[in-house]
Amino acid sequence: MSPAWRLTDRELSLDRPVVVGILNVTPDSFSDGGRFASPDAALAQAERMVHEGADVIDVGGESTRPGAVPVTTDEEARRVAPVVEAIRARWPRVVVSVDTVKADVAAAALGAGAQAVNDVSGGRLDAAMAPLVARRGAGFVVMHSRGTVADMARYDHAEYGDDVVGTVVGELRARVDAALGAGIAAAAIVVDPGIGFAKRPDHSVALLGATPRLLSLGFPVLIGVSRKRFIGELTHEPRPDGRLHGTTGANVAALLLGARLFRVHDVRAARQALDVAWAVRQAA
Ligand code: HH2
Repeated sequence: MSPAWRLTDRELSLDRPVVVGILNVTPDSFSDGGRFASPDAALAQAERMVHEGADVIDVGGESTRPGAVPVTTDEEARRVAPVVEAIRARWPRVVVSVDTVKADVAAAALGAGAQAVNDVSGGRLDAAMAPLVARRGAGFVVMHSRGTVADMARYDHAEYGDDVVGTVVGELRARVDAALGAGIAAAAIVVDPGIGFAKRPDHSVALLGATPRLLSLGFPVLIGVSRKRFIGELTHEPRPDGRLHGTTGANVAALLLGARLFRVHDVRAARQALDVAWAVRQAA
């Protein structure tokens, strides 16, 4: 049987690379803040990503960028729920996930039709998150991070001794165990090393290289490298939107090491690169 990701209403096949398109309905995200903050602009961007081959649209209403203004639960839910509902109504075949650490926001999005929750704290910041996901039978992305939303994308907590991979795998395992303990089905869980979250560039590269060790946890691996700072450092490219080719390189490398889901801003490029790399890998 081929691997699949269990969601509220279906299983998403993982027998080819899954492209997760980023839809930030925020005024201040690090690379696209403000561009899709109005519902019309958000839906136009969703349409573009659907046509470019996204399997999943990940809707987020709060930025984790250092210095981003904290958002109340009501405001975040007000940003994401109508967009989730509109995407589900227009493109029923596309899967929608909600990118939030707040159970009440996740509940609003699931009520609007979202089929998965992408929690950058892996359930760490809200004790009500995992029980909610379990009750609703939603998919759950368990990402590794440290600290709060305000500081998780900085280096304040980026101390790992001499074993960043072992430490992150151990901390991820604890989050997965908590999710399973809350009643979330193993088939609903996807893990993510949290590239750039309390990680310096060398940590991010080490974790991408260690994708096989992440897979040893027993769950599909999602990675989010799109336009991130480690790519800027490796390529001397200060502008996030100048990092497409570096993003493609990181995604293809991670695919060949076993990652299956790829969270990206630039769907067309990811779809094309990953499909071709996958075909070659299958032929090897
Ligand atoms: N990265 C970001 C946000 N959510 N979720 C997962 N699972 N993995 C990631 O690597 C990840 C994520 C940060 O990127 P972005 O959404 O573009 O920016 P912002 O947090 O400023 O909205």
